[in-house]
Amino acid sequence: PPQQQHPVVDIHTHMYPSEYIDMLSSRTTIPLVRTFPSSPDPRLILLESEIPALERALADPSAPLPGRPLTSHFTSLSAKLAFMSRHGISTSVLSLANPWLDFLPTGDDKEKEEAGRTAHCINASFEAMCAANPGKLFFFGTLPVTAPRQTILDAITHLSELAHCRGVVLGTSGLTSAGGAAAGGSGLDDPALLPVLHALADAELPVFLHPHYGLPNAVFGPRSSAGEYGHVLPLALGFPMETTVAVARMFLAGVFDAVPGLVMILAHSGGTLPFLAGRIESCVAHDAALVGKDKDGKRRRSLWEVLREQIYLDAVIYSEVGLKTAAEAGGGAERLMFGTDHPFFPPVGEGADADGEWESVRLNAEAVHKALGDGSDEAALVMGGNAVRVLRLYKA
Ligand code: 5CU
Repeated sequence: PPQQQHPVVDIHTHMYPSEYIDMLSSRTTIPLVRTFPSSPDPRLILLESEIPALERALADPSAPLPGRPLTSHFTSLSAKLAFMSRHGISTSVLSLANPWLDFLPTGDDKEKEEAGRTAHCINASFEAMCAANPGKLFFFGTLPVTAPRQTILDAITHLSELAHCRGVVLGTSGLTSAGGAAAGGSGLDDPALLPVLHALADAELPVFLHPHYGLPNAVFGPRSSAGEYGHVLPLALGFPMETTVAVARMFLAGVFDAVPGLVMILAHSGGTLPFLAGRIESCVAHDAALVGKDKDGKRRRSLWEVLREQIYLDAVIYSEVGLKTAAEAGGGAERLMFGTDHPFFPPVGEGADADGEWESVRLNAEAVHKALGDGSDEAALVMGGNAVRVLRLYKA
């Protein structure tokens, strides 16, 4: 373990290994990497909301560039380590960034095998990076969600054998063997996913749940599609709503009761769940279709209980108000874990220095200290202690 008295652990920090970038560079539909004559860096185009800007840029070289610059911060281990050092982060729990392997084809047997092989190769890459930096790096593995269930279960077995794996990063699409995630997977409330969730619980691998699909572009209106509001609406609102809906569906389907050993860590402080859990509970209690339908006569656990028993939230919410709400929803600071979302949200604008201090990181760290008390035990737990305990960092 690091020698610091209070380690700072970043549990929300992404990377794209080179084999993943190679895959994106050979694609013509999102997610993709593309070079434009007017940009020194290739552009990384991930989200459905970025398609209109991509089409404009392809038609008109003077149009604003789509997506985001693919800088070394997305791909380079030395950039990750330098970022950690710049921000006083002692340990990072890396994860592949969205959309993980959701987009791999699922058609024939060869394609299905390909998904399993790709996951194996990416997970081995993360393990090698962590092994080369003992005590500094751990990772959440990636699952081949478009592959048949047995291939996913094999990937979980592989991950449970990797010394630095501490869970899996998962999107909200669920099993996607019927057409790919972009076409809409069956979601995390699909009973067919239960064996996968049981396997993760048995292997003591928590799920780091992260959004990617957001909400349909139409929700944000034509001015957003025209690029007038940048990425703000899909990222600030679409992402958190996606997480909220996914977990609410799991709750309504009884997934948490069916898999009581399942541990989830929700990105972006649980979307809007801490704020809306009361409303969800009230809607359940007042819905004639649900009242009195508790399974096997057992009392239904409330969403509040699930939040306090099976769910942790990251602290990537950028404000004291959001952080306090997240802490209260989970019954205290013990269920929150600091994160940065690096390499997303770098400094922008004139004079921006990606190798300097990132405001996005400062805001998240400040929120923890303001909400829980500068120098308090609670703040130390959120900044690192909880991750060390829950993810069994530094234990063989
Ligand atoms: O800026 C973005 O689009 C993103 C993203 O795609 N994934 C993420 O984790 N944060 C921000």
